[in-house]
Amino acid sequence: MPTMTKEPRELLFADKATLQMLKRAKTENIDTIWDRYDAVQPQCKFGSLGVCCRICSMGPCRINPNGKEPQTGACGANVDTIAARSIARMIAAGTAAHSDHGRGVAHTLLLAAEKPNFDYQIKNPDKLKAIASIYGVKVDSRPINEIAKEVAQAALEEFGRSEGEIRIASTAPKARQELWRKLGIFPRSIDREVVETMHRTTMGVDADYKNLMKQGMRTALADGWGGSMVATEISDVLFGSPTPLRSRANLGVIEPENVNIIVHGHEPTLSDMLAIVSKDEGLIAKAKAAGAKGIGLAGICCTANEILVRHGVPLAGNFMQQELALLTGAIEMMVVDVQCLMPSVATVANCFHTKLVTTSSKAKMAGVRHIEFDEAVGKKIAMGLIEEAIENFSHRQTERVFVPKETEQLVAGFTTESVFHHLGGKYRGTYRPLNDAIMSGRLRGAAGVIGCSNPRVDYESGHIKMVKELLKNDVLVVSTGCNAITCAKHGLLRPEAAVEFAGKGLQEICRAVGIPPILHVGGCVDNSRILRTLTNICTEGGLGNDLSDLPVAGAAPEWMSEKAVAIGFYFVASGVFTVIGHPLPMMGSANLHKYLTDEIEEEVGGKWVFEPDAVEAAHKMIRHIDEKRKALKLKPPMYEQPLPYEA
Ligand code: NFS
Ligand code: SF4
Repeated sequence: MPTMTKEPRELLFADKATLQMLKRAKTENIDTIWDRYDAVQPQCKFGSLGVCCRICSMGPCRINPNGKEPQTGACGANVDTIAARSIARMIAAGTAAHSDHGRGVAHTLLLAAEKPNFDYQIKNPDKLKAIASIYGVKVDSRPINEIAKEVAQAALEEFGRSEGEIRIASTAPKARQELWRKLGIFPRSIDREVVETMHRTTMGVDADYKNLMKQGMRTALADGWGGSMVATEISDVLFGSPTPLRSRANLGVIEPENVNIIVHGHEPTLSDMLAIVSKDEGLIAKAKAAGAKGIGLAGICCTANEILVRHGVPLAGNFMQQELALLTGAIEMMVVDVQCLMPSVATVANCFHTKLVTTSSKAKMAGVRHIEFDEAVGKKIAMGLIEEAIENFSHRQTERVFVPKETEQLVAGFTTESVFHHLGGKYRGTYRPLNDAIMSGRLRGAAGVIGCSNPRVDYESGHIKMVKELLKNDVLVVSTGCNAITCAKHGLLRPEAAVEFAGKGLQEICRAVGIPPILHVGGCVDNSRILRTLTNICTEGGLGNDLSDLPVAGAAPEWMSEKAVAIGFYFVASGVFTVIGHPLPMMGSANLHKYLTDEIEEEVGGKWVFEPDAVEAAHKMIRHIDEKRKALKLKPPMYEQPLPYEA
């Protein structure tokens, strides 16, 4: 039942395509995320503050947030324990999501190594060899499949090892690794940290909020320097390392004349195959025979980012646009894998001829067609899906088709290995030009701006305001996930955006190298590329020995997913100043708040900052960058603009 009773909120920053589709949703009387978000207001204050516990059946227990009784749950757990336990569980969930994705990719590599005629082949042997050296796998002149098999086994061991350390985390700066060991937060293995977090947060175990957060950090590190890193590295081996390429973004990439297929979710395995077979001449001929111009493939969320950066497949939209894509009435099929799938897509698809197909045993929807993906027959499944979409073309109700025209050009596909090599052609293979640019003050610093979009804020205002403010102040922005899609839709991933939005120093760099001022490095698991990039900056020299010395900051201005909590914690535990818009759900615990936003910095060099005003958040990041520059005794920024107000 549609719940919408009033006009949609005024969205001042939304792209035009989104606005048009929201109007269309209204005429079609179909609810979207914005309507349902309004319908759940006002939201539970206890939940927002993190003062509610329901982990055992003596509860749910709620702490009075105004200091009155009760101040403990039935078991005696106080608000600090309750809030810390629930944050730790968010970290575990986020880590599990990214890491399970990594495990799947590692498993595919193992199959590719073992089976000669497998549908997936090793596309990037050089990267395989680089990972082999991390794992101590001999390379010499061994056949590539033997190396791949041992690398895949070593990667899979990262999940289940009982003792020792996550080996790929040895790519972190030495000083950082020593600090983790000293603090007892070097992750042992991915599954072990997730399991231990679940154990410690069950009824009657860990009641010390700082000790809980220590384990939370260890779990998050198992994500960033473990599961996510495995996902990124092995995806590059199997599907090829991204290279900078041009493409387009926003709902206008959907061409009504085509048989249209939207892929949505996070994993690259099926979507990569779909990207390949959508070019199959036989299938294109079939689409033409069905009366279409061709086959149109486009993506939503991080699956979109995966096939954008490797195949140039256009971005239909980000998290908040998944229903809007279906509302065009021009989608023959939406194929989903895992994560960030709103169950509402089933309802919206049902309003049209669109076939929705779930493909992972981990993510089914009641009443929705399920075609289980199996890598062994990956190509056959992908072709079958496209054939079904072609058959569905004739069921389209042409009179109900409405596709907005809006698209933007973009350049994406940067990686740790490639990105800064662009900064000086003759210096290929070194970060020297980047370090020099920062040391000379031409670049004030760098920021990772990432993460979801969220109906809590004026759509995309958080992302757009923040990145523009950073660019203006000569801060180079590196982006992943839905932030990257947002930036793309707003034209910020075009090289020309440097001239329009960047300060003079950043402009000089972007012009000289021909890069956009915001570098799209992939999906959310590819935040591991940011960790590795920062490590390379440290190794290059001149900017300190550890990540916490660097003039950099991170932010997720519109975060919503538990995955963002895990990411935030691994950045903080890696020494990065990390800003989010809406606070973590723990503000009912003054002690935990003080720890996460202040005391934690003494321990790990990074900390959390909660700042809903995106411009002020950017200023906080810039002030932090300036402090780090001072500590490194660097020259002041070359084209420093004073910030309008001080903290
Ligand atoms: Ni990241 Fe990608 Fe988007 Fe948020 Fe969801 S798609 S993994 S979680 S919503 S950025
Ligand atoms: Fe209540 Fe304690 Fe049970 Fe939580 S663990 S529900 S605070 S009794």
